[in-house]
Amino acid sequence: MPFNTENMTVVRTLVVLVFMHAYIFAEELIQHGGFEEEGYTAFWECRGCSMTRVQDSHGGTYALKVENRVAEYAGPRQALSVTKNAFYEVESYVKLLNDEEGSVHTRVEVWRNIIFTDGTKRWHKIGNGPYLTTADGWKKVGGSFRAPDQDVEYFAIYFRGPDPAVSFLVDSVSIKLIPEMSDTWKDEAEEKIQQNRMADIILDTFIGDEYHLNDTEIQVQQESSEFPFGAMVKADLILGENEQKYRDFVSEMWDWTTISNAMKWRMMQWHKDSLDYETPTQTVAELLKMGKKIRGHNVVWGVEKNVPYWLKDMSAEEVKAEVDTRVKGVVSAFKGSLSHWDVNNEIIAGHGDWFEQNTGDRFLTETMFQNISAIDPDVKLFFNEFNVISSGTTTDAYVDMVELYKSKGLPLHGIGVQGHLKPGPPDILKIKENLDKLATTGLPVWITELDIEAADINDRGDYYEDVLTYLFSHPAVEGIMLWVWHDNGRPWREDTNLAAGLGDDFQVNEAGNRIQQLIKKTWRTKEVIKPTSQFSSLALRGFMGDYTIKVLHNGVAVLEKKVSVGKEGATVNLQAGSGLSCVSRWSAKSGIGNGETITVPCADGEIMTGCSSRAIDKSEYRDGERFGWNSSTKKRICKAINSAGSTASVQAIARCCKLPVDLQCSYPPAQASGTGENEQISIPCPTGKIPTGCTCLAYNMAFDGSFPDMSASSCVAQNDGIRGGSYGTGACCQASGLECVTKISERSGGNLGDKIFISCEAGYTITGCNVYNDFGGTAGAYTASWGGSEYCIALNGRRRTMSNQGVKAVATCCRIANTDAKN
Ligand SMILES: *[C@@H]1O[C@H](CO)[C@@H](O)[C@H](O)[C@H]1NC(C)=O
Ligand SMILES: *[C@@H]1O[C@H](CO)[C@@H](O)[C@H](O)[C@H]1NC(C)=O
Ligand SMILES: *[C@@H]1O[C@H](CO)[C@@H](O)[C@H](O)[C@H]1NC(C)=O
Ligand SMILES: [Ca+2]
Repeated sequence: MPFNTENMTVVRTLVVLVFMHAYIFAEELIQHGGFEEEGYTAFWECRGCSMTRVQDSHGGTYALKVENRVAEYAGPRQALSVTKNAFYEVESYVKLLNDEEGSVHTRVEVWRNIIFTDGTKRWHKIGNGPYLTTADGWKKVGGSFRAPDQDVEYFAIYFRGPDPAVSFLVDSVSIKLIPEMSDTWKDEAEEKIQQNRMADIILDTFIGDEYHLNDTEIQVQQESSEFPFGAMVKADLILGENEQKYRDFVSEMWDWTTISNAMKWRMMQWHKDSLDYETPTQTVAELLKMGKKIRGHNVVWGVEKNVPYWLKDMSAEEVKAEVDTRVKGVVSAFKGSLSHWDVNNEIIAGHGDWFEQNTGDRFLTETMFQNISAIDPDVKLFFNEFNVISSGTTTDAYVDMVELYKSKGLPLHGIGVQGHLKPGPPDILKIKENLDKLATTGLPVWITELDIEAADINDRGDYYEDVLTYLFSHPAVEGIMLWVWHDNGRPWREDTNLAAGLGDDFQVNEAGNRIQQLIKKTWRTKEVIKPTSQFSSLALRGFMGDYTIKVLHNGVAVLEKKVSVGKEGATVNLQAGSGLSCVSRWSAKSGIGNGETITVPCADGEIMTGCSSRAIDKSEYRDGERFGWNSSTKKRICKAINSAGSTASVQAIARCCKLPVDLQCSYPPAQASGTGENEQISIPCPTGKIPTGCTCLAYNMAFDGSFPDMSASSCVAQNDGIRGGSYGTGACCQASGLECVTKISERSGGNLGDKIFISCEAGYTITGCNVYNDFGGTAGAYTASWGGSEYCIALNGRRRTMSNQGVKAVATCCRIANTDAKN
């Protein structure tokens, strides 16, 4: 712009204003945007119309009344000076004074008029008007624009209307400069990606004794992304006999798909009597088979050139009936198969109100939303608009429409933003400003048709990377789908492609490789962590999605878990091995003689899960054992009791276990059986607890022993002979994932001191070990390990004259079951 003294004054005034007042004054470009003072006529001009002030305002007292319009372009305008290439936000409010005749609604739009220094003139829309009627009162008309990157002679914004017979009011007009993105916007976006797309994963890890820590590592591998990335696919390629390479790429690269054309009404029903579901049905089936989610595109498309031609001669009633048939037909046919439906494509951006206009029903699309939702309540319904992040002209009208649907409680679930970006370096600020506006509605924003043109393949990679990075960082964006990413064998708009070629010629290009790297590697989590102690809590931050987490021992998976990581993160219990770490604690030797006892506690940090005893002379002269309590030390004890006639000591053997998770045990009071032969007493565990070890005692050696009954969650003690009853006690434990089974050995031999062994299955640990013999005469039991295995060993305490009357070893074998455990 040529420099003159008048401009200098303006600049100086602005500088003073910046210092004197708030920023806002410096940013406001419009003079008298509120029409509150008479002086407005010096700045506003009504070309092809007349303007007056009236006291029916959006803000303050006055608004501008625009009438006697001679043409559609006729409206009030204001010239202003804009900074080259700067970005501006426009806001205004409009109220209709009369409706456009023969139309179900009216639009008033805000435009800009530019005359370049070489005399060239341009007219561009800044903001699409929302659909208005006089009943709506004041409505916002807004938009944003970037000023030309060259000198201009004249720059004005103006309001243009519908039919000249429509008069309207304008008020609260404002234009503000929006500061550019900082140079570090990409770093900031990456930080936001960390905040918005990643979550904390805590691995509570226990590596069992059976694995050496040095040989153990944890592999954290993200299998799928919670954030949907997808793309448009072509029905003929999804179904094409020779297109396996295309399908393989789609399969690997995109989790979401939308079919370019085959579901559109015009395509499915080219002639009124040629309704054809075959192609879309087959394509949808194939995509579902590939595990893809599908956006249905679209129920109707109200942009005139995309309306089935045969509808155009029909009466309003006939069109209504056809719409009803289409909605019910296509929505029912694909019910359960589609995740989204674009309902009425480009209704705002493309002025796609053909169906409203041709049925005379202003609320037709609203009814369509209701009808679709009634047929398929699970499918999410969307608008799908262009010129949102690519130019911003649709955005304000879009927000208006979304708010209207929200206020009416209509089943609108998401905002579809196409994103066919203009050629050249992407305007991230434009994307940001428009997304921020949409975000105010609180509805999920989906980028549905992103494509970016750049002839140079490196530029194309850069542009896609920048835009995807920004979109992925924006908290309102809940899905990103690409549109023209493949040339379909017919290179049109080939400058957006990430892949090209048909059949065996299908090939991903350099830009495509970069995008694949970004989505599948950079934005996926894969880590290997080495635990450095048996118990550890390992924290990492990972992208949200489904994970496989493996504990590898010498490269072999010994534990595998599938975990979904959402916004709230995940805590994963990784217990490799049985999860239980148990030892036997032996008491000293008791005295000899009736009623001599000896006890043993567990060490600190251990919990008693089992208790047994033995006579050290391997005789049956002992009275058994029980769980007890040392009231002076306040510790759980295992107590062995010697019997009358004993000539040797007894020893108590406690089974003491540790767990990475909370192991809790209780010990129900002793219960006495009846005095008869083989009479049993059951000692039930409290609800939720299972027996890990059982004991038996009788005060005159007359007992058969004890064993856990897992199905009843109780311990069973059994009496022998008629010299009084037997007493049973039990350890009843709970821990998350605790599972126990009872293992009982064969009988021992019949000689005094004969032993019999039993061990647990791999992955289980002995928590309790006892002796049982329905013929009595037991010398005790204990747990011992050798050769890397642990055994429950029972001792025969009486010489048997009859065969097959030896004792049995009873082991309680427990583990902490990891869901999805591999071993
Ligand atoms: C494990 O590795 C550390 C460090 O290399 C070493 O000091 C330690 O002795 C190793 N332990 C075993 C059991 O191999
Ligand atoms: C909605 O359903 C009603 C009842 O079946 C029908 O009369 C109407 O035409 C439908 N409207 C649209 C737009 O689908
Ligand atoms: C209780 O513990 C104390 C201290 O170890 C010990 O002297 C005592 O014998 C124990 N009593 C029982 C009943 O185990
Ligand atoms: Ca006003």
